[in-house]
Amino acid sequence: MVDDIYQAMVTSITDGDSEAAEALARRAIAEGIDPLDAINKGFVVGIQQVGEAFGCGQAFLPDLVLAGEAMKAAVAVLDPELASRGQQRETAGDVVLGTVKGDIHDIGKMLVGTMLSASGFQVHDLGVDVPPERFAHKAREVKAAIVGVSALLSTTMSNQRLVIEALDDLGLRSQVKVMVGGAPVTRTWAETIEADGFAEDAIRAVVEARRLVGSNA
Ligand code: B1M
Repeated sequence: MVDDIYQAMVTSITDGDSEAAEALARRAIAEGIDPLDAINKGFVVGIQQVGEAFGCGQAFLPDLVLAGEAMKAAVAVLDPELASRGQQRETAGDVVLGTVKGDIHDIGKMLVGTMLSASGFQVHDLGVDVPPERFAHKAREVKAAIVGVSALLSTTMSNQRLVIEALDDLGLRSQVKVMVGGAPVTRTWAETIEADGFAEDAIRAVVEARRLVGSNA
């Protein structure tokens, strides 16, 4: 039966049906389904299908927009549930998080932020289309341990390098770890731009962030 709910979640996203997605997210909580499973086995499968269809010309921008909105509606319901599962503990460190300049994808970054918060990090989410200098100034303001930079487009991932340069310009590079991620981003790319960390998904982002601050929290 759980599989039926996951399938309905997939369909709610491929149909771009925000109301259905939100209702299914509420149902998942009511039925005790792990919110992370709801995201990964249900909604994310749907958004990946839409992305693939878009990539091969079988879906169009309005489909992408509607699917993105449905995904956000579901994540907004599951977000507090995810966060509340994180145990209260001392702050593991401040993380400045954002999507690079020129890029407005924010669903994956939001999930990374939620998982980091739930794991004890203090997250300062700057949103999307964030200029490199803004990352750097915020990092200085909050004495960030980590700057997390998301990019979803192969045309914007090079802006991750500009964030590192902006930190360098403020003389902060040696004090702050930089973690990069996003669909086109690979470990090789992270190494090329001399980022300190890379994660493929929100769960691995927590493991990586802990490694970067040298914490087993
Ligand atoms: Co866009 N889009 N999009 N899009 N979109 C992609 C990324 C694309 C792969 C679709 C495709 O062609 N198959 C393609 C990029 C191709 C490329 O460059 N390689 C694409 C394109 C081309 C575009 C436009 C250019 C389309 C156009 O206008 N012609 C345009 C660009 C706008 C811009 O940014 N300037 C555009 C617009 C949009 C919408 C606004 C309509 C919408 C975004 C809505 C929103 O975010 N609020 C959208 C969507 C929904 C997608 C897809 C379908 C889904 C993205 C998503 O939310 N995935 C996407 C296809 C796909 O990815 N399969 C696509 C779910 C999310 C949970 O995964 O974001 O990968 P993801 O995040 C993961 C990991 O990557 C990782 O953890 C997350 C959670 O597990 N991660 C990190 C992410 N950030 C991290 C940071 C970390 C660590 C890990 O550390 C800091």
